[in-house]
Amino acid sequence: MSFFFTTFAPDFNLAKYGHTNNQLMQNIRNIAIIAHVDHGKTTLVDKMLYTANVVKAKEGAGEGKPELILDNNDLERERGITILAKNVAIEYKGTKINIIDTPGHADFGGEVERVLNMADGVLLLVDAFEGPMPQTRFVLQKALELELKPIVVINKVDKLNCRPDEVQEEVFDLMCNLNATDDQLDFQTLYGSAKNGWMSLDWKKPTTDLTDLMDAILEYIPAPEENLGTPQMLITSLDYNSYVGRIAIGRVHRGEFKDGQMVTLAKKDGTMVKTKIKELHTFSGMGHVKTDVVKNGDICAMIGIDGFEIGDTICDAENPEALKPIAIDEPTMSMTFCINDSPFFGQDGKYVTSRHIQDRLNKELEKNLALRVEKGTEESSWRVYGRGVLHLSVLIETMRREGYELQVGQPQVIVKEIDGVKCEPVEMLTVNTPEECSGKIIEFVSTHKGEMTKMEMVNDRVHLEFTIPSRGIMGMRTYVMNVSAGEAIMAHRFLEYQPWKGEIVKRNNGSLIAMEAGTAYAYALDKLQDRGKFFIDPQEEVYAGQVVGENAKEGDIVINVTKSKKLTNMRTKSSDDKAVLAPPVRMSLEEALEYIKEDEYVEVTPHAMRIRKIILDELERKRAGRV
Ligand SMILES: Nc1nc2c(ncn2[C@@H]2O[C@H](COP(=O)(O)OP(=O)(O)OP(=O)(O)O)[C@@H](O)[C@H]2O)c(=O)[nH]1
Ligand SMILES: [Mg+2]
Repeated sequence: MSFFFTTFAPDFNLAKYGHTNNQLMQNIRNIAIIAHVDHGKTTLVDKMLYTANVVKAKEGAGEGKPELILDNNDLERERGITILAKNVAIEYKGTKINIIDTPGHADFGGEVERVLNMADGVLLLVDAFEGPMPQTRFVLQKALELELKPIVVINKVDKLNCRPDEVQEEVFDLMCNLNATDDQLDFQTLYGSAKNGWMSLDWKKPTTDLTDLMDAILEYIPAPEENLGTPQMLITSLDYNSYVGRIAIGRVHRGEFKDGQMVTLAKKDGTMVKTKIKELHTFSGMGHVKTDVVKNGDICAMIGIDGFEIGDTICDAENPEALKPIAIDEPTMSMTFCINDSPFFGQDGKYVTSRHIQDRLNKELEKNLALRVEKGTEESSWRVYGRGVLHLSVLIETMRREGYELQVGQPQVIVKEIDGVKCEPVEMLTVNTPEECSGKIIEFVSTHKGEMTKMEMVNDRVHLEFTIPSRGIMGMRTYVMNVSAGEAIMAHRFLEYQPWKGEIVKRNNGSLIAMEAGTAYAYALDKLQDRGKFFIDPQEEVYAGQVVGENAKEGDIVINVTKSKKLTNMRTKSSDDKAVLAPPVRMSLEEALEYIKEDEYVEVTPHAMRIRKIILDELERKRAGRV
């Protein structure tokens, strides 16, 4: 719920929701939906919203790839992933159910951990084919530690070759492994298909709706305990609105808050600031309702609290008592951002100066909790720290859409010294792949300093588990997808810091570098095809020092792609005029960031993405000894 103004979405408007909710005590359930990425959380929450008549079925998109109404910012829609946790609330059989949809990607794991503080129970979704994955383990562990009651939902039972009973057992074993209490182990399991809108106690007996699931929530998830006394709320999340500024979100832990009340903001560092609640909101459907009072057990959004941070407590004005603060994730990775100084700078973007980028990063820091920014060593450069390549690439992508130009350097993991030993982040990696490509994948991992911890045959597929330094994983997804023709499923997440594993050769292949500025010609590209793979199309403008392709061999080479065919009267018998070129490799921003070498940048503008050598001039590059 941090960096975009979307929680209040899609049509949140303070005036529109101006009516007052006076209901004082109501039956409440607070649940968070947790799972590995893509296991179907948002699809399920969407269906719950339909069930509760919050949205009409026609508002969702039709067949094929349904657009999720909850994944409502552009990037979420395009990538089909949830980036921000979101609160919604529905009424079912006279009970208000506050639902928190969480992102499943490991980069956003810290956000999940935080928002779990608002829940009494979790719906743990597991894909009936894939089974528990690294992120399932992580989020489940956090939920169990917080003593939350789980309900397990084995989702996607409509998939061919799914194995719901086996997966259910795997989840049970995982819970035992994670030291779940007897009460937690005594969980209810539902089976179904979020996509097709049904859940059932028995997957062989499909139902037509979510009744079994909704009833299970009322029955098994405990209602919040009543906590009387002076008011307390731990700020777990924030939202941002350009009219009212930052909005504090959390669960009222004790007592009650009233609209207009004076309160104390108890900050993590021990300082106390008196302030006044300007407006109180609770969640309703996909928006908020303004309310006069919020009692303990409910989740609320407060407007008017200045200068708060996540983990601060809002409490009684006269007798302030802080709650135990929650930690914000430390960054694990950093990248250099700098102004675009390529020969093509300013051709495309509206915001290109150092000042523009500085202001934009400052603005981002207001909302993006896991982000840190330091001034870089070079003029007009910044060291930007985040939770992973996806976390930072979402920011870069958002900036380019807003009209910014910038350049970004190779992602660097954050190395720490622990007891005098240089240590680096190590991840747990699982790959589930058809048998025939397992050898190549194991070899890749071992050359990248990984170690295999498990290998298991499941039908005609192999399930592999490894530990591997974060450095070693960069660029691996592209490789795995290539060797398995898209059949492998790969996932990883941070495990722990371990002693530095030594040098890793990133990619052997060198870069093909443009010799001079100009238009790339099909004729030239055709002649150079045996040199490697190109990243550009004919007729694209290039500049000297731009990386226009990947060398089939080691080492960088400078090539002339702008050479056109000499005009002659003679027709050669070859097919020179109609060069048949392999289509260029087009990388996504994340792929490019994971691909580049230390002496390269990704240049990002609203409509273009190029890879370039940091030092454009060939002679200077040689002098710097980096060719
Ligand atoms: N076959 C099948 N596909 C499903 C089902 N539920 C969800 N999906 C698909 O799985 C993909 C991921 O669904 P999401 O709901 O976005 O998954 P998510 O868990 O919210 O993903 P993140 O928020 O990115 O972690 C989408 O393409 C869905 O259409 C299901 O029951 N059966
Ligand atoms: Mg989602």
